[in-house]
Amino acid sequence: MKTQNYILILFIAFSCTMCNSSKKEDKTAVEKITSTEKEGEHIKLSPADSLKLVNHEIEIKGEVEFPLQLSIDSLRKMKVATISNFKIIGQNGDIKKDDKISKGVLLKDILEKAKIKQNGHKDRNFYIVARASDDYKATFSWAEIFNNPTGENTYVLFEENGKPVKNGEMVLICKNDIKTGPRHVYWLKSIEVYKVK
Ligand SMILES: Nc1nc2c(c(=O)[nH]1)N[C@H]1C(S)=C(S)[C@@H](COP(=O)(O)O)O[C@H]1N2
Ligand SMILES: [Mo]
Repeated sequence: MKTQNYILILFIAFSCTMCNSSKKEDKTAVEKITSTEKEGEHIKLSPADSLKLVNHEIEIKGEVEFPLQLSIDSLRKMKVATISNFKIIGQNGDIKKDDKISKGVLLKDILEKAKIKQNGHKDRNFYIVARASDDYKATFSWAEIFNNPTGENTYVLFEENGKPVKNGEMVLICKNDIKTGPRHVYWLKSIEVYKVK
């Protein structure tokens, strides 16, 4: 009887060790992927290459009735808001940029102009992708923009501290994000509306 228990305990202990070792392998795989992603983030572009990423117009497309091409001039003709003290905060909490005063138009106003193709009031499952020329992207949901304070805090900016935007002509920001870096899209190229399938 005693030896049987002993063997049972040994067996349990052995299977636990096996479990742990496979978990360790998984973790190393994840770490490997993260480190390559990190390398990708730090590609430094030459001034000439960075100039190639600048767009003079942004395209509003996808599930909209009126696709638009908007330049700074067309944004100026819309309702322009002044945003003060906007900080870009990176993933690690570091302040990347501190704008005293910026000018822009609400993403909500832009989307209302393009008019999302909705079939009745329950057709609200859309997502909005703000895409840059380097294919950096930020995503918003219909509810965030049209039924949440985020809608009053998401802008396409064209002027920072009285000067043109530095990286590209227009940049998308979301003022009420905790870390404002991730949904700060410079070299803005398009705003795409998709329906959840
Ligand atoms: N087009 C584009 N926008 C981008 C990025 C990028 O690589 N490309 N990086 C993002 C990140 S990770 C942060 S923290 C902020 C500030 O980045 P910066 O330090 O390159 O200014 O911009 C965001 N917007
Ligand atoms: Mo970042």
